[in-house]
Amino acid sequence: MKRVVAAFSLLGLALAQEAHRVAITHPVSSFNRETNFLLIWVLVFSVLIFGVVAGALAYVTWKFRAKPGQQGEPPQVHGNDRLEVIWTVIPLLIVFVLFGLTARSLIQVNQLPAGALKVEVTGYQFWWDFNYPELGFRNSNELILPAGVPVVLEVTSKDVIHSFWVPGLAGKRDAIPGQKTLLSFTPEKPGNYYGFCAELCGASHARMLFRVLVVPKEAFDRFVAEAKAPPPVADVRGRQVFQQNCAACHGVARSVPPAVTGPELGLLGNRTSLGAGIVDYTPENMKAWIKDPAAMKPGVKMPGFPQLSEEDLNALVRYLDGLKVEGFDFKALPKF
Ligand code: HEC
Ligand SMILES: [Cu+2]
Repeated sequence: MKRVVAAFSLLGLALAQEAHRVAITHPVSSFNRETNFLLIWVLVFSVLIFGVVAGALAYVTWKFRAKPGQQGEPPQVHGNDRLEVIWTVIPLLIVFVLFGLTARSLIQVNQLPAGALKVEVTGYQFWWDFNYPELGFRNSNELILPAGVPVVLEVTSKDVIHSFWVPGLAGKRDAIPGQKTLLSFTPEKPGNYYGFCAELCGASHARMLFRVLVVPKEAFDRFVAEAKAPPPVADVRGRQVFQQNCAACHGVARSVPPAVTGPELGLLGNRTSLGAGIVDYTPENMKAWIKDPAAMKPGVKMPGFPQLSEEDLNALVRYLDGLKVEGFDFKALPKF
């Protein structure tokens, strides 16, 4: 009993910490209000049809049950024109209504607003890259967006098919190698939104998460402008360790063209999560990741660095944590 209570309180703790409210039924963008609206109408008709069919079946079963003293089969009835017309016309009308509602929603959510912010979204096994070609800005695994500004995402992949999904903001879009799939929406509320890869893509598909950080427009503009400055060097030894071991795969320039090997780390100090959204951003998690990423993410395309001395590892983490724009605390954003 004690164990059960302990397990439940642990579960409660886990839920309290990871308080993302991941559901399309709590819409916070026009895109999701539209899908939610459609979902509710489809549900209404489904419940109605189930009620009528199951109700009729129950009624008939009860009404025409064998009566006491009944001999042989009851009278056999064949066909009823009025009934058949009714049960053909009503479903037809429902199909037309649902068709109309769906077409309306599809048109609504597939509009590409003029003057939208463009972001190139690229899926890799098992992480995401976000490049803003018009702003000369780049970040990985956490997509930073200004609230109230429409965005157009150009979703693609560099290896297998992935799928970009932020339930709180918009529907899924497949990330297909060699092809651009567009997704447009306007984030309204500042917050930290949970994102997934929604297409089975390999051993760590379930660990291919990400975040969308929606911030007020002026904060976004300031962040992007200040990110143009060369990254600060918080630890000289750490930078040396980085250049010797990590720079072949990771950029820290924040504006280079999308990397082919590993995530951009130039704004790591501003992150809320690590390893493509699988753990919270903390120095301990960073050290664990660098030592043995495969223990946290099977099939990961980054080698482990168990050979680094504790001293070098600490210097490296100090250097990486210093790669940030000062004065922004994204961890304080409400979670959706
Ligand atoms: C062979 C290329 C390669 C090398 C060398 C490499 N990495 Fe990585 N690294 C990757 C890849 C690929 C990922 C993405 C893994 C994933 O999430 O699936 C990654 C992810 C990371 C992450 C998580 C990033 C995020 O956005 O959450 C950190 C931190 C990191 N690497 C640090 C380092 C450090 C520090 C070194 C050097 C000691 C290093 N890496 C060396 C390829 C590399
Ligand atoms: Cu994937």
